[in-house]
Amino acid sequence: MNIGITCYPTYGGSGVVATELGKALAKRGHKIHFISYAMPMRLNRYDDNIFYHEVEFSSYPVFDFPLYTPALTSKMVEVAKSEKLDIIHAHYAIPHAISGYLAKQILKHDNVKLITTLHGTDITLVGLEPSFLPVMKFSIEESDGVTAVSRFLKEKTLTNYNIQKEIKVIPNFVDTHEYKRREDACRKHRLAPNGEKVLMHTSNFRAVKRVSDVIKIFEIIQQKVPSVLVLIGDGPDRSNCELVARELGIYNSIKFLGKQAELPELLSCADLFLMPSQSESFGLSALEAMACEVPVISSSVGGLPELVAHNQTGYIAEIGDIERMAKYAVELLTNETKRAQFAHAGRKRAEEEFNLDKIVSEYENYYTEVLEKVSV
Ligand code: GMT
Repeated sequence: MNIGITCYPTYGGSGVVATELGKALAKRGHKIHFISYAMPMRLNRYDDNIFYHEVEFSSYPVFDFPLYTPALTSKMVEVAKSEKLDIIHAHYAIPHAISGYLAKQILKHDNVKLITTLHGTDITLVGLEPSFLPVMKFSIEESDGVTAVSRFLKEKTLTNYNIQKEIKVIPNFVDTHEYKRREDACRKHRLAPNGEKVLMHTSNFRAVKRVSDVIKIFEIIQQKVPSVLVLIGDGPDRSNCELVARELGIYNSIKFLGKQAELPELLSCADLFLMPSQSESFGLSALEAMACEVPVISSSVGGLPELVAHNQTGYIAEIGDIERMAKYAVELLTNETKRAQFAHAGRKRAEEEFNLDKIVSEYENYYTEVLEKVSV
């Protein structure tokens, strides 16, 4: 198949899923055309079946803001025609599904199909704003196929937007050959010079991630267990988090690493992964940690209970229940037998339920199903 993929090329989970999906589909012989305003962050090596089409948009002085949606639409139309696309796969509905719908209307006789994958904040946050809601509902209903990354997000979409359409749940995935524990590669002594336990968190440091909770949980843990906290990623909440760490007097026990490329090596140093999000439709970072044999302690929101098996691969607690999350963490950090059991169970779950081959096949089968649907 010839597939156009549009996503945010940035650090967030939706762009990672879209890019890794495209790379895997290319390996299976499909022609993959990424269409975005910048090269997707993880598109890092040449492949005969992968092509990148950059969306150019001029900012004419009359406009107070760049008009990305029409520019993206035009590029989608251009690529669909020149590359005879079978599918346009829009990852994150705003504004990608809107551009996809407009492109379909312009391409009317080319019979290209639009598939929209809902990732989270497009539904639970941004899409609910009055300025987006009607367009969100319309572009979902007009897509030829819609997937969501968790049962939670599917239900949220059906109820929040009063959608009658069938939505296919296809969860996030991880390459368990790339994301696996490599004790030798991690050089743990650099992060924990005195043999401390290593706690870790990865995110784009937006308020929804509650990274300050991670720091407050760590503050309780480090009173009971010699430990260090490694924070990976960057974003609008980072400065506030550094302030919280200084105010709690634990700044020197925390490493703010910023954005990092070699995640598997770093995750291989971790003894525990914390994800206390306010909202999380799946939790790709937690899955990546599990694949590297790191138990996860998370909040009980969104799709996280579909990923973290409570008291098997980690623990789940209410949003903001810092004391309980810290208690769970100390329990695991002071019982290596139990922690190792959780770690192995998490790896097994990643391999069995969320491995790349299994989930990419689900997307591939869904593409075929949508293409075979008779256009009414
Ligand atoms: O996690 C983020 O804030 C980035 C966001 C995105 O849209 O890039 O991630 C969403 O998509 C990921 C991939 O499907 C999911 O694993 C994340 O749970 C989801 N984020 C939220 O729902 C907050």
